[in-house]
Amino acid sequence: MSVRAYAITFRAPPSRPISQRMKPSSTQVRAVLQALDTFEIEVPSWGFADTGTRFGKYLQDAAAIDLNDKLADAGQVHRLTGCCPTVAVHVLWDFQPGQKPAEVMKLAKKHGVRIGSINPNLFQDQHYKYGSFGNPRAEVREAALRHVVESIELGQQVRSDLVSLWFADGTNYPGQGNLRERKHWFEQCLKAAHRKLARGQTLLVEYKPFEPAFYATDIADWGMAYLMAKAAGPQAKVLVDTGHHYVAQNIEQIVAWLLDEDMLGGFHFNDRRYADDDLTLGSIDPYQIFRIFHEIHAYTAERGKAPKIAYMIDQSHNDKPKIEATIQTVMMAQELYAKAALVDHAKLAVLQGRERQVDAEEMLRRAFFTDVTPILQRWRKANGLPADPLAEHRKSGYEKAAGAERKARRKALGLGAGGGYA
Ligand SMILES: [Mn+2]
Repeated sequence: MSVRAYAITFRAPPSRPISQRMKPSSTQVRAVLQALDTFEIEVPSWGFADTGTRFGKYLQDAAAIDLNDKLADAGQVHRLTGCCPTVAVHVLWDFQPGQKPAEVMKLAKKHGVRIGSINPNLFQDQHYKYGSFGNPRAEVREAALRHVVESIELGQQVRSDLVSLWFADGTNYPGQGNLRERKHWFEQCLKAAHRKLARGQTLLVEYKPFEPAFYATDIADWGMAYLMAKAAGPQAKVLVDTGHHYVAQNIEQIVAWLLDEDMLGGFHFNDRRYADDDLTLGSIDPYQIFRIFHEIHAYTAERGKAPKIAYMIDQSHNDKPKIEATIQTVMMAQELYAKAALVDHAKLAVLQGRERQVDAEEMLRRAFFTDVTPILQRWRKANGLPADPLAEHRKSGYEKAAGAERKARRKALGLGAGGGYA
């Protein structure tokens, strides 16, 4: 092609200034406000407690000691952000033996929150050394099933409709286990658990490629979780933990496929750089979370109705102040959800149909780079919330007061340094 011919076929893109291109229209503002109205995200009780790595724990004065502290901290987050009404609980870490569910509900209510997803613990007891639902010993599989059934019943008692299952099951060496037999044990146990669900309860099946098992994890990816959920029954869905993928995996495509199959039950949000790092959402790759939200908004626009998805946080705030880290996460989630709501899906479909790939991609990029802070502030003001929840938390003195009180209580209870790696 001659230079002259090239010049004729070239069409310059519209040359509006960037600031104008990035300014949301009134239709976009409405779409964002509407999206924010329906967005809720669940905080994990364990995000407020002292956690660490396998090498040890560093303690914080203001970290929650017991369930009351955790619910109080979650209450502080919800008071400031207005979108975290429920708290995920870990049965073994949060419930004292014989603790009455009604008391726990009352406690949550006192702090302005509700009990959310119930997370059974199928990895900490000694008998789970070689697995829970995949354990070669029938009595261990039965004990694991009993614990899951108790968790399902606990969910019914505290009026929570989500039971969230993550299995540490797997084998560390080739030849150690019969991979197909373990699959069958999983199917049997999941079916048995599903039979105990009440109407309205959902069983979430989470997957993770490796860790703690380093050879073969029993539910290692979304396809395996999908098959397991299908085998369990109609009330079982897949849970996508954003940190539970190999680095190059296209998570938003997994999300799109699960949505299309009506098998997406929920998310555990976090970010990572290397593996399952449990870092703050969006701290490493906010565009990843934006793309996930884009798929959900696109699906909603197409179907005219938002899918029922449980948005949850699963992070360990090992060295950040816990409540600050949680508020930061929630604000980031809202911001990315809002940005993704800027995309005009009808227009995008036209561009896709005309194979205008650069323009289609630009729609996503522009939405991602648009500053939605003024819209978020407007939404917060309309809902009687502080414009900047993190600044408001810092001003409140909550952390300092909790630190002083909990430090003294820890001393009185004789709670010393946390457990180490060995
Ligand atoms: Mn998780």
